[in-house]
Amino acid sequence: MPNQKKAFITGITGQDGSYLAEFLLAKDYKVYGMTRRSSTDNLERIEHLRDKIEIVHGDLIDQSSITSILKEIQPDEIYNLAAQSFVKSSWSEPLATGEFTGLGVLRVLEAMRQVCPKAKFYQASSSEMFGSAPAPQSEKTPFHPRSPYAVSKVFGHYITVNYRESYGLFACSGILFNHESPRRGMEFVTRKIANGVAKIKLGLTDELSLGNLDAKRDWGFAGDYVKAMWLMLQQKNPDDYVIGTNESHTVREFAEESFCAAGIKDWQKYVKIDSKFMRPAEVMELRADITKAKNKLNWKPEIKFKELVKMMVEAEITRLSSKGY
Ligand code: NAP
Ligand code: G4F
Repeated sequence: MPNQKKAFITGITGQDGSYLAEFLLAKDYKVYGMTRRSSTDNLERIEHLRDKIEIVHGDLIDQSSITSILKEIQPDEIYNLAAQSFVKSSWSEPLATGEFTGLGVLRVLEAMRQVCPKAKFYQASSSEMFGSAPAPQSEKTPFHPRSPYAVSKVFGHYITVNYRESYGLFACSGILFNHESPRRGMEFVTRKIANGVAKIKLGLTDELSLGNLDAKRDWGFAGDYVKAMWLMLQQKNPDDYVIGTNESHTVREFAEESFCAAGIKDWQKYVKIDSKFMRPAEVMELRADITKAKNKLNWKPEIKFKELVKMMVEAEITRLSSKGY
């Protein structure tokens, strides 16, 4: 197709990568997704898109792979979503997290600067960077990262800002608060709860072990958030934006609402606290101030907390039931 826009996505096999690829395909983009070598097939989230997207092989740790891919594709837009994204693992694998989640951003930016400086760049920054800063958090809130993951994301954020200011690159940092979906990785608390509740509902287990129930998060729907990523790259000038719902709930509330969505009332008897799910340093409350995104991007979340919980629990019950459980 002449004049078809080309988008390059790192992390296409992840939750956000799959929703973003769907969103861009619907806008007639030619979509290229980078995957790293793995001994097993991990394309489950993008299986339904396999004949519509082009998979290219590379790794965030390997500068030459990223540079050659960008040189060859010459994308209009680059979405850097790849990262070691599980906060808890960043204490057990701090160096790998720093390499992928921190330095990986610089590798993509450096490749872009050298071989396609006219492209537009999106960096997947995180509300984790705010850490212990009081809620609500906006673009002006100072960072206080509380994990090796968050520290790596702060590097990724500032190197994005720095490449914009040093080289005039169109580089944006989207500071996204937690966003979830039935495609969320099983280790994250929302999917873990939805899955556990579905198993309890189907009589497959009678226990759900969790860590800190008092932590509060601003949970939105991943499908809404990929639109915000795209909108950032359609603006006249590159900038940074906070994206969330401006509502926060405790993990306890997420669990209670999930049991309620499955029609289980006496939920407390199933939930056990296990210290192995606690973190060396916790982020107690994240809640987004999305004034800037609303005013400048004309973006707002469509799906709210209760709808999100219901969607995730029902999807787990359907998935497990279809497997014959
Ligand atoms: P995810 O499901 O964990 O996906 C992470 C992706 O990164 C996967 O495709 C993974 O590939 C890829 N990846 C990891 N290391 C890599 C490497 N060395 N080289 C190439 N690819 C690599 O994460 P997500 O929830 O979609 O989040 C997307 C991005 O947004 C991440 O950067 C995350 O930190 C950030 N973020 C997420 C949230 C949220 O609430 N979801 C909020 C703020 C920011 P494999 O399949 O090979 O593992
Ligand atoms: O679901 P979580 O593991 O997500 P977390 O740490 O907030 O990080 C996610 O959101 C960030 C944006 O703010 C992203 F940047 C990051 O990549 C990731 O997508 O944990 C949420 C909360 C934490 O306070 C945790 O301590 O839930 C608490 N929690 C309580 N029990 C648990 C558990 N978390 C997990 N994963 N497992 C538990 O059993």
